[in-house]
Amino acid sequence: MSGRSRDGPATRWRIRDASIALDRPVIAGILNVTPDSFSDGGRFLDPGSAREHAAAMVAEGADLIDVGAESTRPGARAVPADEEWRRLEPVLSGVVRLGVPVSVDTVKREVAERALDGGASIINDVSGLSNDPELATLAARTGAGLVLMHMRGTPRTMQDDTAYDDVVAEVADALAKARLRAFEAGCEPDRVAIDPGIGFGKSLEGNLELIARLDELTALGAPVWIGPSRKSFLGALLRVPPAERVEGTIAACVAALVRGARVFRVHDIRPVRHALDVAWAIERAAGAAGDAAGTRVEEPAGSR
Ligand code: HH2
Repeated sequence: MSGRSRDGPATRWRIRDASIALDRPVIAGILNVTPDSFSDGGRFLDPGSAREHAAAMVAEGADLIDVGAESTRPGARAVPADEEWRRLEPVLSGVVRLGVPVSVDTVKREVAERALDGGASIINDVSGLSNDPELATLAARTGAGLVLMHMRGTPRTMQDDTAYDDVVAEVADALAKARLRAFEAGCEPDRVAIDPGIGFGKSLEGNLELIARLDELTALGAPVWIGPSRKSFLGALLRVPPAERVEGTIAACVAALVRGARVFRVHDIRPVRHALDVAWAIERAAGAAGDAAGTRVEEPAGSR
């Protein structure tokens, strides 16, 4: 089974022994157990407050929790695997016990493997297999869901060069190649999602174009993740700090939804949940209206 509907975006995403239906917007709540993340660094280092925050996100409508222990903000230095795991370990079991799927935001096989052993079911690799190709072997062996995100270079270098001839074509090409590498390592196609990597080595215009032409990524047939939440392209447009970018985040998520994105990695769950649920209801009504119009055209003349 490909998990792809006949003409449109993927309809389900398999993650270990479960699957996530993509016939509605799926929200991945962000849990950063880092001292230095760009918008919430240092707030959830303590396991109690991390679990409490994750529980609150689930109560507000998050479908899964994406937990990360290494900041990928522009210029961030890599964290050794041991240090990353030392931050994650005390938090993970409490989050897994919430009963929603947990994804681990890491580029390192050792960290991903320990997190999967601890109950995570998705690997979110912001390097798209560039940092550690063995992540694909691990995903294949465990059946974990795998998110391949596009980034140029590393967080330390990614904003040094944000010029592309055609940003969408280059990102689509890189993600298609990363997917193939995952398949070659034994991953099943309906377990591998893709993400354009908003804010990772892209200019303001590049980020906007990636959202505007997201349907070109959806056309690859994989579930599409997107993470515009509170990012600096919104700050550049609105001139407000990260905590005041929720309306901008919503606009970006809705624009991405109508172009085929199905998983939204965000900080502000309730407002994004409400906005996406309403936008989705309208999309479905538009689809139903289109179908009804099609049926009417096919009615034989004089049938009434
Ligand atoms: N963005 C961030 C981290 N992980 N994963 C995916 N798949 N897509 C994204 O867009 C993405 C991601 C960066 O955001 P955040 O976690 O809020 O900040 P930081 O990297 O500073 O921890």
